[in-house]
Amino acid sequence: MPFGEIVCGSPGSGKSTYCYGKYQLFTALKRPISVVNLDPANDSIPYPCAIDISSLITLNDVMDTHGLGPNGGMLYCMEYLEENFDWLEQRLKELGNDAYVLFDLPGQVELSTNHDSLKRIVQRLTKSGFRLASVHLCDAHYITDSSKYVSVLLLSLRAMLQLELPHINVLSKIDLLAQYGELDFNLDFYTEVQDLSYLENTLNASLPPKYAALNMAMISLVEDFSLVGFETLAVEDKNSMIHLTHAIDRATGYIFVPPRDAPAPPDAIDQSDAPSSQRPNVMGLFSSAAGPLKGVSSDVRDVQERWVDYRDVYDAHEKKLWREEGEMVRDEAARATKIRERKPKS
Ligand SMILES: Nc1nc2c(ncn2[C@@H]2O[C@H](COP(=O)(O)OP(=O)(O)OP(=O)(O)O)[C@@H](O)[C@H]2O)c(=O)[nH]1
Ligand SMILES: [Mg+2]
Repeated sequence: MPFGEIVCGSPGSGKSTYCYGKYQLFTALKRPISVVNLDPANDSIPYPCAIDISSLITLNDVMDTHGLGPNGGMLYCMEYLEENFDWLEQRLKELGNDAYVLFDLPGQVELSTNHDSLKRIVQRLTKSGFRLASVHLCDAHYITDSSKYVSVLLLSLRAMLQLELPHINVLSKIDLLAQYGELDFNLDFYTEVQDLSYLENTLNASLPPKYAALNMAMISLVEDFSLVGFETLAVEDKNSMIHLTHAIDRATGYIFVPPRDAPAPPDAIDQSDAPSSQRPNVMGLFSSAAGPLKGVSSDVRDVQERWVDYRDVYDAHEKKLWREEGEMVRDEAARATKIRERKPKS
């Protein structure tokens, strides 16, 4: 059974960069990964593309042929993809049963919040056997302003309700957060979305009373659903990517799939001939699925320390480690050359 992520979010939130980062990480980890570009306006794709919507339809062609603007053209492209779903399905089948597929979407938010084509495409993917999660990226700088944070909450909630998938909201570009000055609250206040009434003071200070009241009404709506929360992401930080990967693996159920070469426990029925995605992960089921997320970056207070409070100190420390590692590799190579040169030629 193939797994995948619907990578959505507003323009410039980092979707394509995330897909490329994940492609690099998974390739290094020797985990299967394929990236599908579903953005018909994406003309500089950073990652190796397994399937590209541009070979079916491009935004420029649609705009020229139908006299549409970029937004209308994008909706047309999604409807066209829905009508030609067989084209996508056939190519996805070629990726195999053990595929892990990232779907890189365009930045038009209405595609994941109120236009129905994407929703129906997702439903058909699920029906064809895909285990999907939506990964909704939001630029972290929005949390520096309370009223923008409220819009991000609403947008995230809307995407969750529309796509009807296991859903992970992500504050992307968290490494840039320190640049925007001090936050009104600690980072966990924004990621855990526990008690939004604390926003009242900052909203009252920055907005005319009637808009502040409107924002408070929207906040209580978000709180009523009690669904929204956020993970964080700095795409170039390995710990951050690995933590997010764990969270997504739990949402899709990937953690229940054993690694390709995992040995079966002694008393298990021999299923070694079955593809790994069809074998239950008897080894890791309870230890990895049920417990809290562990490891560096899994506590949002560590993320705040790394990227907001002491970013410079950590950057300097990491640079020192990289330098030492580089020197070690160089010394090792020099030693190996010396040994080779000293060996008598036979
Ligand atoms: N510092 C930093 N920059 C990032 C990160 N992720 C993305 N960016 C930058 O954000 C910009 C936009 O990234 P894209 O990946 O093109 O964003 P997108 O969501 O695919 O954009 P659209 O497809 O136009 O909607 C690029 O300049 C990236 O380098 C991150 O984690 N940290
Ligand atoms: Mg993109």
